[in-house]
Amino acid sequence: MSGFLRRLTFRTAGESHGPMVVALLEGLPRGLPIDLAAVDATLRLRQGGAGRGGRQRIEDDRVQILGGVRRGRTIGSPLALAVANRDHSIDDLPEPSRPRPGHGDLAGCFHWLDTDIRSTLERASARETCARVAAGAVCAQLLGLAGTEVLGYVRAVHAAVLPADRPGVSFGPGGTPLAQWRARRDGTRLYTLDADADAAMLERVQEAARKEDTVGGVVEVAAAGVVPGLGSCVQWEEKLDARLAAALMSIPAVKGVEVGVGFGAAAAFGSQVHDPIGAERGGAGGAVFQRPSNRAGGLEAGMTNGQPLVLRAAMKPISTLRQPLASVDLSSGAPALAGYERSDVCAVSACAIVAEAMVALVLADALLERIGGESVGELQSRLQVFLAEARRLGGGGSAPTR
Ligand code: EPS
Repeated sequence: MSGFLRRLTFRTAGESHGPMVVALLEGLPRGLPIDLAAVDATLRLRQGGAGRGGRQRIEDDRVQILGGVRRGRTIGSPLALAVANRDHSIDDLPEPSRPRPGHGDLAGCFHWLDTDIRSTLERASARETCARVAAGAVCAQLLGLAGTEVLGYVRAVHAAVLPADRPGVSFGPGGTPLAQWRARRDGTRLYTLDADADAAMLERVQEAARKEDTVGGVVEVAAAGVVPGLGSCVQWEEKLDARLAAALMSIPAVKGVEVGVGFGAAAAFGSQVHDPIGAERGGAGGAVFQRPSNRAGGLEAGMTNGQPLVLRAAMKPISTLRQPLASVDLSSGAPALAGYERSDVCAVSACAIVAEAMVALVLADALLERIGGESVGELQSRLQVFLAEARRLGGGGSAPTR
């Protein structure tokens, strides 16, 4: 168990300008084929979007496997993944003395009771998210065995927002399969799902760059084909919504998380918020439940309910500013402008890919927790038994495949 994970453990190591960033993922079943090209493709997406800084022109992130795999499959031992840093300059970089408001610079001084900002920022940097994306891409491959797909995309940059038609909201018979939404995401510059919204968001990024400012936004993650009944209502730390929220909140610069209609539920009446339960075919034992709406975002009482998951995270603008805010020089105690070093104008697109990875990690953990199995074969046969029982209860309507 690590953090809110119950069957997997996931740890990362490495500094932004150290030799490499490393992920250690333990608890995967034996026999999972690892598609390294798919992991690398996801790492490439993390480097993309509009508004990224100069660092992404230096790096060419690719995963190396250091342990846990034989002949292309997991063997049940810890999976160790590494992404090398081309910019390995940690020992030569200057010692900042003017903390950036919003970054970890000042809070780290209190944590370590020193003024070694460089050591703090090297680990606080979002470069660490390479490790999350690599591990999450492996978890997505595990989820594929259960027919579960996860997609992260940009919902908003500043005040430019995607239109209402989105995965997990517009679904059901005749809805758009997640694979098609993925193709739309991958065909846009900022990883939105709509060309007009993408253009509007790009303008916001360009405006921020012109003003030598930075800009944040909202990322959304949808998951389709989710096995019903994952998570638990029994203990606070078992609740899957809490586990997903913690995973999203842990992403650098995320300041808010929502599930389904989220904060919108607080301003509506109950009859407008809850999703009615219908049955496609009536009769004892013959019902297949249908939910005409998905305002709960696929989670009720901390458990998956067979609907697509819909989660959102709000990302603040990057805190390293070309036109810095007021700060204090720690070497003299005198007022000074905050320090500046190479950074991004906007990293919301990268955040969408990282959010997708974190949701895949938590869902893979929840799948293993509920279904179990030390090998892929054991997991699959247990899953068949579980899904047959869930179908007998009326689960398995059309929504989970959308
Ligand atoms: C990042 C690498 C970093 C930053 C950014 C994300 O590279 P460098 O510091 O060498 O320019 O571009 O880090 C931050 C946003 C941050 O606040 O530290 C990456 O690979 O994602």
